[in-house]
Amino acid sequence: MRAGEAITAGEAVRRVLILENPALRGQSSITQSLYAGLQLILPGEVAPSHRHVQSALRFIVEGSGAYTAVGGERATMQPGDFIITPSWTLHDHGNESGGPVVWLDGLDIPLVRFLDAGFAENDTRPSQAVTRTEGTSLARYGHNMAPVRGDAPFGATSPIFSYPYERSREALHKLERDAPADAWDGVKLRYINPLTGGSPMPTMATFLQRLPAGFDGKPWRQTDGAVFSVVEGHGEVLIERDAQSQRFEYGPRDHFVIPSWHTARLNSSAGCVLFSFSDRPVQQALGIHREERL
Ligand code: 1HN
Repeated sequence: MRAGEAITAGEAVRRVLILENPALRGQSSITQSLYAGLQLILPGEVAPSHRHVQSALRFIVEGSGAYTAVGGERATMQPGDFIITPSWTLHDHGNESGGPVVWLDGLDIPLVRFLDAGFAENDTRPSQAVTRTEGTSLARYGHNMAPVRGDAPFGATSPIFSYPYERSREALHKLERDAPADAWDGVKLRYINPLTGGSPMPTMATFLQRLPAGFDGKPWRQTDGAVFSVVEGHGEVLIERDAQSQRFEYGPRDHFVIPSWHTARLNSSAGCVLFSFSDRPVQQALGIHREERL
């Protein structure tokens, strides 16, 4: 909120507090391959339209009623919604609501930097024209059906660019009631590109999981370091590697990372919902992803 007094979204282009990994100082990285930040947009502001090769995800943390526009369609934000900005797609954000809105930005910036494959350019206008009614993409691709003809509008990225929390949450709660929970993950689902069944973006996988009340998870480790955003509830994560061990208590709107090949376990006495993302699709494409459930 103090950044909101210091600079406008228009001046900043994107007003973001970078979540910097203290082991990777000055690199705008939260893991070796990923960037994370918290973006603020105040009522009446516009974050001007531009595009870049880096893929972005938005996970709405606080406030509601701001929008992001992609491909001429706006998606209005509610807490817990997962929204995609596909690679090289013009996007602008705006806030026509009465209050501030904050979301988690997840981008593949360090990965694209490593590959030396970055491009970016500004749009000629601050806001793109709205050419499609909100919800068109979800109607077309988000109901286990797909258009009979036509190409994927965003190439390798999902044609659904907003996955509303209401729907994902309902799925998790139904499964919590009616199906056995996994001993490591609780009830965990991955978001998909409905045209491929693969990850929503070629470089990042995203997940939503519910830990039932009283959950005491088994330990696991995986080579994709993962960034977590706590949506609802409280819990604890225990992270260990070699002789080092750290325990973090978390609650709503907290963020934490489980680094690559660190043993982690999750527990929650009250129950909670966690969003997470990682570079797993890249590692899987290269045939180097590794996971161990202990
Ligand atoms: C960017 O374009 C956004 O589009 C967010 O909202 C964070 C961090 C570095 C470079 C570009 C956005 C970014 C960014």
